[in-house]
Amino acid sequence: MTDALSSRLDSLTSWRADWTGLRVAVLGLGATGFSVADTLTELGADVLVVTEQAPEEYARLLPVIGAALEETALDEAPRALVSFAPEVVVASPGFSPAHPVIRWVREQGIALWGDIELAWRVRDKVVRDDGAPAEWMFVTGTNGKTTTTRLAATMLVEGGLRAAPCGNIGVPVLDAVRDPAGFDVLVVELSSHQLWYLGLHDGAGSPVPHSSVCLNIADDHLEWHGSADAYRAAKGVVYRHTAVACVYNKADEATMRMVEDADVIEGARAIGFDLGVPGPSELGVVDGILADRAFVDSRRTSAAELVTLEELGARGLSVPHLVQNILAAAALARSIGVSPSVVRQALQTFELDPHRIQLVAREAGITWIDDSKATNPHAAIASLAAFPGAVWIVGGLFKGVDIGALVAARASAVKAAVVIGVDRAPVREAFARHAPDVPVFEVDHAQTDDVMSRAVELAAHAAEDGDVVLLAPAAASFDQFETYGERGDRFQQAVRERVERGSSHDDDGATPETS
Ligand code: UMA
Repeated sequence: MTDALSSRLDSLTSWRADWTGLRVAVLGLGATGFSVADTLTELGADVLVVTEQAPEEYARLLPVIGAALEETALDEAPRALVSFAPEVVVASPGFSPAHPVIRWVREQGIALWGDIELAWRVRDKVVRDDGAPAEWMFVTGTNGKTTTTRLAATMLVEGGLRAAPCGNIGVPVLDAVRDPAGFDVLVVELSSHQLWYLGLHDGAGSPVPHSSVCLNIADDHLEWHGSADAYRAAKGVVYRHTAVACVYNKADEATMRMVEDADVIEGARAIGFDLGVPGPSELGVVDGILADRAFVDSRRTSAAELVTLEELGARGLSVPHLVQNILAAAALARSIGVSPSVVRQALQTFELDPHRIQLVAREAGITWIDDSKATNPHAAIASLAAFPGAVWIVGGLFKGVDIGALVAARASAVKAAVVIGVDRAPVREAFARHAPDVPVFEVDHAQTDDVMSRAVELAAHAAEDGDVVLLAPAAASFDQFETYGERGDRFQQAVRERVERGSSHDDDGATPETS
């Protein structure tokens, strides 16, 4: 990269900077790619979108906004991209570091940004009354990101701030930044993919979050990152340049080490949370009360009461990992001045998203729970811990993560397992090794076109009065379903059909064979 280009890129840290004629290639045309192309064309940049597949709606809009489209196989850098000679490439988060086009971009020494970096650079498009752009708060972690992001945003809004959840939650940050309504705070959910892109460089475009949290960390997305170390290193970027509060999970030492290693803004505080009694600068639980000893005047001697476990229980929010999410969200909200009574008030109205420990039905003594959002073993562990002795529906796409450790840790606490997914052998083998006495049923997808109905039948057969049947697959859904949402919907539908038929749990005729 020439010195002239390098200093031009350094100067591009405002919506009002001169972006005209900057040659930018955008990789991918999903929600992210479109938001990037739309932003850059509005700024006057010269934009080429390169993607393997272009959804019809976006492809139709690109010429309208003034961007070019190259839809092609991406086994190597396509000719159109090479001859475009981009000065910057902005990649969608689906593109992994090993992708041939990403490798090519890095070999060429071309500036490589993610959408978060671009959004940070143009965050002053809409400013607050005092002329400042919205504050950003970052939320990452292997599990609980979306719930915590929504919780924090709910608390901020309850406190009278104009706040919005965005990022990996499904709303590109560039859409939030360009929303003419304007915000006081953006609560940005970040995936490890987005953090990997942020970690590529540190300088003009690097965000300075007001506060940040990594909720927990366990192996996930190993195929994308290439190794567990690379995944963990990416997650650590969440704390970089944090200005006020680096919130970490005391029960997950790796998150504390990330804070220790992070290059934060002078004066930023480390704030721990867990389910134990909080020390100074921590949030925790004392005698059934969620308490804040971090954002109170005399934290050595006093604590602020946020909410009781009993109150949370009445709203279905007292499961341990949800309480952790609530403490983390409360830390973020308290870090910007939201009062304890407002935190409590927000929790009276907060509703969990579907497919997160969602109660589907209670019928014939069996409780059916949909935790389809448990897309990795770490999430499934939390779920299984909340329902000991459950009949467990498990399986799907394991994304390079070893399921054996989960089964070894939890198998003896399940009553039976119903295995779904295209590749069921790893689960079957793990049970055979670690818990040979637990009955394991399999849904052979080749023999049924309705995986979930069959899984529900088998689970009902295994369950007895008083039992819970828990869908917590510990795996991604893409081998058999479009999304985890569809997987959960199909489960719920199958349960409802069973309930409507008024079936008792043992009316299925022949006893299914265990493996
Ligand atoms: N593409 C390729 N080749 C690739 C990868 C992608 O050509 O190797 C193209 C596709 O053909 C498509 C586009 O890129 O045109 C899709 O881009 P994308 O996969 O980055 O997805 P987006 O639609 O831009 O959505 C992304 C996030 N998706 C991923 O990170 C995979 C969404 O998170 C996020 O909500 C959205 O940006 C807005 O920020 C989803 C997700 O599954 C929910 N995230 C993962 C997770 O939470 O586990 C990380």
